[in-house]
Amino acid sequence: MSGRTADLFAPAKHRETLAEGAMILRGFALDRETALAAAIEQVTADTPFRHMETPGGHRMSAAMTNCGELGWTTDRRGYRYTRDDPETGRPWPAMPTVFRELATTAATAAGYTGFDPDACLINRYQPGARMGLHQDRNEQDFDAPIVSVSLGLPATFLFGGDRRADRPQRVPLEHGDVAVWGAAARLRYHGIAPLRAGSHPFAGEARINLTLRRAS
Ligand code: MD3
Ligand code: FE
Repeated sequence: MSGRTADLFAPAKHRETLAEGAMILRGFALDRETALAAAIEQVTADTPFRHMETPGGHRMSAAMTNCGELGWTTDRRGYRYTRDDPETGRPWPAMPTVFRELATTAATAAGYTGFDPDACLINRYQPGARMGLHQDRNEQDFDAPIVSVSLGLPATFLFGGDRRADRPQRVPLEHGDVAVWGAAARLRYHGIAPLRAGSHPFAGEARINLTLRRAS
């Protein structure tokens, strides 16, 4: 079949609903790989990956940096968004167009119109790195979704519930997968299981995750 009607009613082939408000768009970023790689190079040349410290004094095993008007950071004083990179003292680099465009297109495909991200946290996991179960609560309003882009080595995403004690679902995330987390899923606990060793043509022995957010 062809034509508008068939397209409208055809299920998007890569769209998986994980829970109310949470969707995975498998392979959604694959046609933008080259531009994404260049943009990550450009951002991280300006503001390198670093291991931040939690308020409790632990070094995060994932290395992080940011782009956009606001960047997420943590140190002994707490978790927060800042306009300047505390390492360089300069503003975080601008959000590359390919990041913004990918995020708004994915949000729209998942049913969230008008997503206007002002922050992008970039996480780099090397083998053994993980992220414990947590909620993303440092943003001003929880009406906007968060869009995440998985690149490089595969990972096991831990999708918990509304309480920390809820047993998480294990969801595989692969290179090119884009996920959209909003509405009832926005405040669910989540994390990443320790990354298994391996190598991937996109990022070598690492997984890179972008999370695009509306922080203000
Ligand atoms: C579900 N990052 O940076 S992305 C984070 O793969 C973070 O680096 C993980 O959790 C990573 O805060 C997971 C997927 C994700 C991001 C935000 C969410 C899932 C989410 C917010 C609410 C619910
Ligand atoms: Fe998170």
